Amino acid sequence: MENKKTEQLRNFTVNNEEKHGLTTNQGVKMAEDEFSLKAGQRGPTLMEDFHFREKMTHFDHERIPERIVHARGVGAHGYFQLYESLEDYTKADFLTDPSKVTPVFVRFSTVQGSRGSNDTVRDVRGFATKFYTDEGNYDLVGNNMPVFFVQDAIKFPDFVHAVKPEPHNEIPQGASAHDTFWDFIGQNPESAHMVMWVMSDRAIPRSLRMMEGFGVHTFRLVNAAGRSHFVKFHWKPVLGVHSLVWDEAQKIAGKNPDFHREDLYDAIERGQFPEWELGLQLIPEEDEHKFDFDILDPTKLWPEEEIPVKLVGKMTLNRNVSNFFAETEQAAFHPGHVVPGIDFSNDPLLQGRLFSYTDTQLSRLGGPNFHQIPINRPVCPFHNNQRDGMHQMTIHQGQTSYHRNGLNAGLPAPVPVEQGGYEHYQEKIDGRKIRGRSDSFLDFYSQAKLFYNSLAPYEQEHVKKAFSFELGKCKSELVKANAVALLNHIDRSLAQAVADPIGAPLPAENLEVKSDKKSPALSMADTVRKPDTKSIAIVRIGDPDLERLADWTMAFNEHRLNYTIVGEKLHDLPNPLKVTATFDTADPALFDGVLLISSEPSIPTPALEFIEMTFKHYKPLALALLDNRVLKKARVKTDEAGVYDLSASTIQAFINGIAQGRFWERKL
Ligand code: HDE
Repeated sequence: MENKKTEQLRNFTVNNEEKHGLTTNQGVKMAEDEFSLKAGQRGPTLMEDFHFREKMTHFDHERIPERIVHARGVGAHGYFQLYESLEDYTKADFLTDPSKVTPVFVRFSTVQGSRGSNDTVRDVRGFATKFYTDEGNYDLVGNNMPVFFVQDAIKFPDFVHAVKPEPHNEIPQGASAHDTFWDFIGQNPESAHMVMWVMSDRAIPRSLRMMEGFGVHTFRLVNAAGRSHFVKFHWKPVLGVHSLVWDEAQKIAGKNPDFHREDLYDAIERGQFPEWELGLQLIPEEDEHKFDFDILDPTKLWPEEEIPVKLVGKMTLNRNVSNFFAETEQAAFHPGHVVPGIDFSNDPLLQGRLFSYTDTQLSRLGGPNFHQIPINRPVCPFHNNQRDGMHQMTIHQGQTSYHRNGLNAGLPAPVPVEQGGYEHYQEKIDGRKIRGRSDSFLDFYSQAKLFYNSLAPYEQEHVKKAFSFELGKCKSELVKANAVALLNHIDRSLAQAVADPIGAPLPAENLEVKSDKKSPALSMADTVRKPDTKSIAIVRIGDPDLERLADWTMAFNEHRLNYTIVGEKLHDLPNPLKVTATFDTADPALFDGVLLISSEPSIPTPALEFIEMTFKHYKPLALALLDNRVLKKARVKTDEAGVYDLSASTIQAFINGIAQGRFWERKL
């Protein structure tokens, strides 16, 4: 668990539990912290009350600006380790030495909402990783979707203005279901591919631990001999890729707005450490033009069946932050933080990002020394002639702060490339200065179609419903019509299915891309399915057979399944059979499956609602009842898929059902 980063962070920690007296920030012990200094017990407060002034001033300045996008997030520490050396592709030392354990800090985020918004909104998720390598910090600042809305960074402010809450009334929060977002999409057809992803189940992950990560842009790896490969980065979750259903996501938003944050925190506290494998797709430099898409276009993915993902290492998150503000909120990521052996491509979106991230930290973190904040400090030494500035924490010694100097023997001196100095890849460029877009970026629809074609029928159904929901919330007829016109370029049947419920016209001419090409990797249907770390509600009514219950909980433990016993009241039964949640505090939307055990002939309404909702959300249901006729009221049928009557089924069958996740074949 110990690594260079944890050791470094320890130097900055202060523990209030240690027996220190209360002091001011100047170290003066204070005898009183509840009453300000007044002229008489009922008189006015005095200006000379330095303690009051200091305390209040600090409080008045406790907040910093939230991130312009990705404001709501959650972070955790961990480590990365390589499977085998990648020296054929890169000289980055953390990617060539499999014995090296590289500390990491990861921050997950939503994009649209503010810091206090809900976790389970329909949105892209940020997936930003800081590798504290021995050669400096490397940040892989990605998302859980492999493409982006716009092709050129200069359009990013426009896109963000369109998706954020509308300027006149600041509505809606944490949602893209509004006119300006869909107006932007209709007017900017390059967003067609990305919007398909956002309307898919990828935008409502079950858990941050169960989503993929993508570097999005094409980057470059360069080996010691100077040979270059284009690369796309992937994170593949060991638990598979899983999603919520939309109705469930909306309910969770009310029942537990911190659902994802808590899920990550609890998993790490329980020792159920989330893991991802790092994957690389590689294209040798000379093959750049061999594809039917431009590899510099960030609205295109590289189909995994054509360019396989090579799994090269694993990341494990094993420690929660000890202070959210100091670590998660002050973490400053930047796609331009690279180390020797990793370089950029000319993707015009990436090029603009290289400017934006440092720039935004200057106002968010208050000046140019944010790299000195503990969470952002490299674990290797850093020296240069940059000096001063707001919040300078380092006392630089000596007389010189310039290069070249003679007075300090030329130090700190540039490091030759052979000794680890960073050298930009010497790509040959010859062109005119123009504002424009390459014709090779103009195919907006083929991959949108590829994505849609690749989905399972139930996933396609969800996409249709998502469009109908989002566009149904729009007020402008123009906006709706333009969005349907966009879909008409992708898939006629999709356009039709959306036009219908939202009352928008379907264009007369069918303009859909004619292709039935699929990329199975784009669907989540064939993902890894395990019961591990999922959560079950055991709803306990009356005085059921505790021995049976104890056996079941043991089986759950064996499969690393978490369970919560829900009852009408908090009962003081022996652990682990204690009722820890009631119908007031628990909700079926918060669990992956429900087991109902009852000793009573009738079941209270909240318990029936519990199983009805679980059934409606296609989740597994195990039943140990006196009389199954009570189920009629809950409209649950025991002969439907994923419903286990424990008088006939085993608990293992239910556990397999939990692994399976959802039973889409269920007739509701
Ligand atoms: Fe970001 N993005 N972005 N972005 N982005 C920010 O940086 C920006 C883009 C991503 O947990 C900001 O520190 C521009 C793509 C993540 O702290 C800002 C463009 C991808 C995070 C910024 C993009 C991302 C950010 C806001 C288009 C996936 C959260 C606060 C040219 C590959 C990092 C901040 C964290 C955050 C700019 C597009 C991912 C304003 C200009 C594409 C995960 O600098």
